[in-house]
Amino acid sequence: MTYSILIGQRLYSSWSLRGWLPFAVHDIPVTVHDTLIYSDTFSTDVSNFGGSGTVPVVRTPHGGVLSDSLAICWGLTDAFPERGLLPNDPVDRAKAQSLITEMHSGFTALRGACPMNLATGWVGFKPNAAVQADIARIDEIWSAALDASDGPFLFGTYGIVDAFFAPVAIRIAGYALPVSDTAMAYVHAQLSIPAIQEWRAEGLARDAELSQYEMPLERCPFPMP
Ligand SMILES: N[C@@H](CCC(=O)N[C@@H](CS)C(=O)NCC(=O)O)C(=O)O
Repeated sequence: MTYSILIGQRLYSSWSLRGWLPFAVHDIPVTVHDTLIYSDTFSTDVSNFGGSGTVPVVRTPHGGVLSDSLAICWGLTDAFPERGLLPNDPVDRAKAQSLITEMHSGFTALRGACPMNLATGWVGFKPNAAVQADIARIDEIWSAALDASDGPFLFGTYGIVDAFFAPVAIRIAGYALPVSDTAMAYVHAQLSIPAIQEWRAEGLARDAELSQYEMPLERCPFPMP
């Protein structure tokens, strides 16, 4: 028995991406099951899988269910303590855990104004004050971690904290949000990992466009490195 994960559309479901990335980057075998957010069958698909109304949902090899991205994060960290999913250094580990939970519960202005969309980039997005404040905070925490670790990821090597910020990197690229050079280098590092390239290619191959993600803006190609 291996892990199974239920995900939504790859181009749009940011939480699905957060749940899937640790498996992909850390070579943890997982069987992927697909459902469609905004479809008539979504709720039934999620509850049949054992979830609690949202994706991602993970079923563990022992029959457990992890029904939230944070639960997946802690469940995998417990199951694979040697894989570097969190930093080993206790100070870094506490910082990474705090950043993961800050991402999980915060940045609502940015998340609301700039839905993740790997299908297209947008021209001329003007962030309001609340979105600017979220971007400033993200830049601050990324820059502090990257300065301390020397990058390319927040604590050096790719961990769950980076998986949690991957959809933010995608938003910064897709909406051309203004960030420092340090933060932009991190965005490029995020978008360059093979797992992101694979996720996007699969999404482009299988996902229909969702009208809910339309913006009153001109489109441009999504700026993959
Ligand atoms: N707190 C949840 C949030 C997950 C979430 O909101 N997922 C979205 C897809 S990206 C979803 O399932 N939306 C469908 C719905 O809320 O009905 C987690 O971290 O896993």
